[in-house]
Amino acid sequence: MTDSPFLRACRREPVPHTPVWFMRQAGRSLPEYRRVRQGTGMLESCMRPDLVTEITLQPVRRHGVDAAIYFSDIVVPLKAIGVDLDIRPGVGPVVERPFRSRADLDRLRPLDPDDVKYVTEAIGMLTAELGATPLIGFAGAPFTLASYLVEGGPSRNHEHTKALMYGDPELWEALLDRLAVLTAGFLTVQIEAGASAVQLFDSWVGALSPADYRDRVLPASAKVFRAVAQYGVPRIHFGVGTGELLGLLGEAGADVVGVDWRVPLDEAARRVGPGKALQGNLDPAVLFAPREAVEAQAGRVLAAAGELPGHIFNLGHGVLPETDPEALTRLVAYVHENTAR
Ligand code: 1CP
Repeated sequence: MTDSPFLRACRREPVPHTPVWFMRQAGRSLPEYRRVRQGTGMLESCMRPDLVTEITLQPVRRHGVDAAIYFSDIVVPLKAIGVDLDIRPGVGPVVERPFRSRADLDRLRPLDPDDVKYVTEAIGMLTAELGATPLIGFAGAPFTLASYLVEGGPSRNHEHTKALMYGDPELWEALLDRLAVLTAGFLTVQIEAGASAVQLFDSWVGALSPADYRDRVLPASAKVFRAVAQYGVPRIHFGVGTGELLGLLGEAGADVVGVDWRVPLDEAARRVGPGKALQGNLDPAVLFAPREAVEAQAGRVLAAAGELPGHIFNLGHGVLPETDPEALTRLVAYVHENTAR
């Protein structure tokens, strides 16, 4: 397993072919996912080891991807420590009482592994089934979690979040620090249960300028990466719209930097600097085009990656719900065939 193409690429070692997996590969685009999820809420599904195992394995079986990603959601650890939230169909995470004042800090305590026994159990079942295919654990980064907590749900402009960040920097720092501890705890549980890599999703951090990211957010994300460094598993860092932040995303402590589709990988490599692997970066909307167009665009991604040591092929963000699963299967085969060494 430590010799799998995915883990080798994370370590920037030579690979037999470029490894591929897709953010949000487990879930919405698969009919077999919709079938097993029928009648079970999203959060409830995340707490059922049998369902988590089945849903995590589905894309591995169907597409032949080089890694599995643990089926869960970034708000699961918040729910596990008692934050009153739900994941609403067609909306996303909704927090009953948004975080707005210092008194709200009391609602954010560290995670106790016993809060998420279902995660340990599911990962045990998964690693037994996955054999040589690595399992990626994940968590939401402090900024992106803070956005859901402070806004109370999905947000385009993150206005309440930014109002808190600029208006009460001390409370902001305390909030991000608590979220860093929670996130580090959640990743630790996954690694100790058997995850072979972890990804920190800071999906919405592209909303910040480099200076604000560096001063007001990076320290909390860096704390998460430091907390799991001792395990030696590759740490991936990803956000959307982060062209101007790529160097800082690497500096926060990741081994692999995820890149969205807006910056070609050769340019991303310059911005991230030496010593890091890169993950990405086909525009997920390209998958709606005819096969030849998908392959032409995937070919451009591979050409931009060139002979970089350490490229993990992925989309520039998650699989869109209406994506034809067959297009994903064909894409995996295309990348494997066109990078065979
Ligand atoms: O009922 C359903 O099917 C709900 C849809 C859904 C699914 C399948 C949600 C609600 N979460 C998930 C699973 C999920 N979430 C995974 C599964 C593993 C995989 O990748 O296959 C992962 C990694 C996440 C992580 C996640 N949740 C992120 C970070 C990744 C990203 O896409 O940027 C974010 C921002 C969330 C919040 C969230 N959860 C669900 C939705 C619809 C959203 C986004 C809402 C918004 O637009 O703000």
